[in-house]
Amino acid sequence: MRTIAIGTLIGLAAAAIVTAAPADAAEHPRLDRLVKLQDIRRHQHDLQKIADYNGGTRAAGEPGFEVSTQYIVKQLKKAGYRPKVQDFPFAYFKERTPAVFDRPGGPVYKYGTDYATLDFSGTGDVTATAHAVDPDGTGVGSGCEPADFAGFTKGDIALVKRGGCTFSDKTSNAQTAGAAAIAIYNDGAAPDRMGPVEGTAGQAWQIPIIGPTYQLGTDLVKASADGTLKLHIKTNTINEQRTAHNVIADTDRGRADNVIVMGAHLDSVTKGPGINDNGSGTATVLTVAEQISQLGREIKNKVRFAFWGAEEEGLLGSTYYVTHLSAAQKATIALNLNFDMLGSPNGRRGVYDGDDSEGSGTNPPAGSGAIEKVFNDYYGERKLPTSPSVFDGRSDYGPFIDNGIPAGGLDSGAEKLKTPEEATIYGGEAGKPYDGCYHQACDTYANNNATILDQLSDGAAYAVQVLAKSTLPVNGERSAVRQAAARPAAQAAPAGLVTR
Ligand code: DTR
Ligand code: ZN
Ligand code: ZN
Repeated sequence: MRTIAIGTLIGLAAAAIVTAAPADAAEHPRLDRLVKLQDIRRHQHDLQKIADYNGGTRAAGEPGFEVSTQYIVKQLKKAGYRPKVQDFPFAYFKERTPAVFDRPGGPVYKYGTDYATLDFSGTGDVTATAHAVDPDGTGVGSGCEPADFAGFTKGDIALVKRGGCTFSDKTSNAQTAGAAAIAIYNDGAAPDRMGPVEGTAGQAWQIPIIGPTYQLGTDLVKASADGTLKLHIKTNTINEQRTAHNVIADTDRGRADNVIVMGAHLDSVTKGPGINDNGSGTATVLTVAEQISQLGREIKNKVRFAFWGAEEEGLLGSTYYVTHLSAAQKATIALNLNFDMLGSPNGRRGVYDGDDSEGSGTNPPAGSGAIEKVFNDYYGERKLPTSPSVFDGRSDYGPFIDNGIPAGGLDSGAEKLKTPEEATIYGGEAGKPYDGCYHQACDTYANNNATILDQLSDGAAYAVQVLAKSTLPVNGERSAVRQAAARPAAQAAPAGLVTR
């Protein structure tokens, strides 16, 4: 009914909209109008301030995340909710001081330019002979097989090339072989595999793990050929268990056996304040939570607002939430809506490809295509084109679809490059990342495209309103306990973690 009303309005002359809108709005409040850009920007501004006064980051395990959590709790209470904070443990990693890398008596390499430190590197100060470990990657890949380390002298430094297996596999083999440190240099296999290797070794390790550039690594392998190359690697890191949190709040109204979970991750990466990723989604979900009571009895299905922690560490908060639901609780969840990166400066209107029309091969749960259509119908009415966004599980909807729960959402793009076709549709710059500040210190309040953010938050609000009224096209809106069949785990690295 609402869709017809919108369509009719758009079809009419502008004057008709002006006269028709107020009366219509009074009778039928529209969440896409109640959710205002100004309120979203205010919340983003508050999150920026929290980061500014807490070391420039809101990453899980950091004070900026704790204050962000308190902020959401306070805002939700002010809006009349009784939010719950769900704690969960996670493996925290931080580099205390930048790693040092040099050739004793020779060049001193530059941190961040010539090499990086991998996440979960151990602490150490090693000066030792360096040996190239199967640099040609015969078999699986350099350092991927224990046999690659046959004859490796304990206490020496392993020079390993990227590729063929995870950083974790390479480090495990090196540590087992007695290496005192490992340098995993880039493989030059693509333009984005030339610079320092930045990624995660998955779990805490004893030995230092650094990632030299392709050029430096290749030079060092040559220099090591006669067995006399000495290198110095020094790292100082923290590896410890810390606590992160999800914040969760339900509407009073609505069926508790057909719940819509609307979520966004609250945490940022360590490097920056994360105001597009994901202050934009956080502020949108919070603003929807603040306004939804205006819909009154139109809320037939309960809406659960979720602010996930430690998404950037590998979807940890949403995974913890979903895996700690009983089968009966899981069966009460109708669907998940996820909002991650809605304000990318060079962005586009991306709608999660729930019907897998692009064939990205994720086999989404039934109902995900219907959610995609809800969004696309909305933008269709507004004559705003959209693009299917790869439904690869790289955000907090991943654990939901892995458990057979349909999902959908919007995003304006991350580190990938805008295509010429997209530049024609959305403006902006082809060949440049959607968000040039993705996972960097410059992901600030200013790093948001207000137009895209406004439009995507409208779509988020609209979808919640429509689905809170009925989930019929998604799940038949049945209240019987559903069997949530577990699906095989997603292939993609969660949250875009670089693991290999
Ligand atoms: N999960 C995001 C980045 C990301 C990459 N691809 C998508 C697609 C849809 C939403 C988000 C993303 C991050 O937090 O880094
Ligand atoms: Zn991110
Ligand atoms: Zn994100």
